[in-house]
Amino acid sequence: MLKKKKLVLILTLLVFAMVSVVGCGGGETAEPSDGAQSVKDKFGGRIIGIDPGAGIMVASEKALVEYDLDYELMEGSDATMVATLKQAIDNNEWVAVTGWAPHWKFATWDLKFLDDPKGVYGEAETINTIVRQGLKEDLPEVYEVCDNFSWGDADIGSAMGLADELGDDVLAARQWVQDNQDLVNSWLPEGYDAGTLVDNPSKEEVTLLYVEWACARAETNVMADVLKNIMGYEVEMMSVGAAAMYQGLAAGEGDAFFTAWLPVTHGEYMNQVGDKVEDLGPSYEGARIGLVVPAYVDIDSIEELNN
Ligand code: PBE
Repeated sequence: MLKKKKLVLILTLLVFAMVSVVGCGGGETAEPSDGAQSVKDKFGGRIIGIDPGAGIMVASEKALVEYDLDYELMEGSDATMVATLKQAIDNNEWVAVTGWAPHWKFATWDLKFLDDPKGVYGEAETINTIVRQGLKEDLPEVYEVCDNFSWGDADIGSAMGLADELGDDVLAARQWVQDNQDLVNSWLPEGYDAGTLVDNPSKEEVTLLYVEWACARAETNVMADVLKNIMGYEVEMMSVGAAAMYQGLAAGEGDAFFTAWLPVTHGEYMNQVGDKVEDLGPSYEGARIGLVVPAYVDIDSIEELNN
């Protein structure tokens, strides 16, 4: 009995607390009508960012200066960014995120890039494969499959979609490789077949570096599956920050990574490591970064964020 009363009291207090919090929050920006709210107010004065090492965060800091935006760029991760995006869309609110394609979010929600008339975010880019110096001599087949790795929008899109749907990157990659044997066969060195699996991968260990970005997870897990289950190498996947990915590979602490966005997004990282790594060229063309909003947001350009 006493317990029940306590519970009722706690719940009542909680409701009171929530009402007053919401009340206060609304009070700051409450305007007589929706039309009177500034664009900045509608976005809560925030741009939802990701991990600070990402190239898109550096570009976004630059965008704040170039467009003279009085917004706060929030740090987080790919996962927290999409969680915030989802919540805003569920509530029909305005939200601006650091966004990029390829990414599964475009297949899930109706989104748009804001125009970037000053070109701060650059043009379309390629996603390149980078390997350590000496890989070609040490593990020629590994080098070859990394060099051959190449896919299009529908391929990486379905790989990311599966990972999101299954909630398990490893299972998703296995399934994707199983479903796309012709394409995978075009990457494999002589003597391998995408339909023939190795029971006990026991060749040399290959270390793949990646960052927790949806696209990087899909690329890396698919290549890990190919190296392990079809080619028989032991594979270690190391999740690191963007800077550590470049520096680690340059120092020989990994063998390859598949998520170099060039020439702009990772241009600076690439300059720093110079020829201490080997660039095997694009696996994907037409990648893009920028500021992304739900399609129902009625501005179209970064410049309008100031309105
Ligand atoms: N991204 C995804 C990365 C590269 C891949 C756009 C978030 C970045 O901004 O560095």
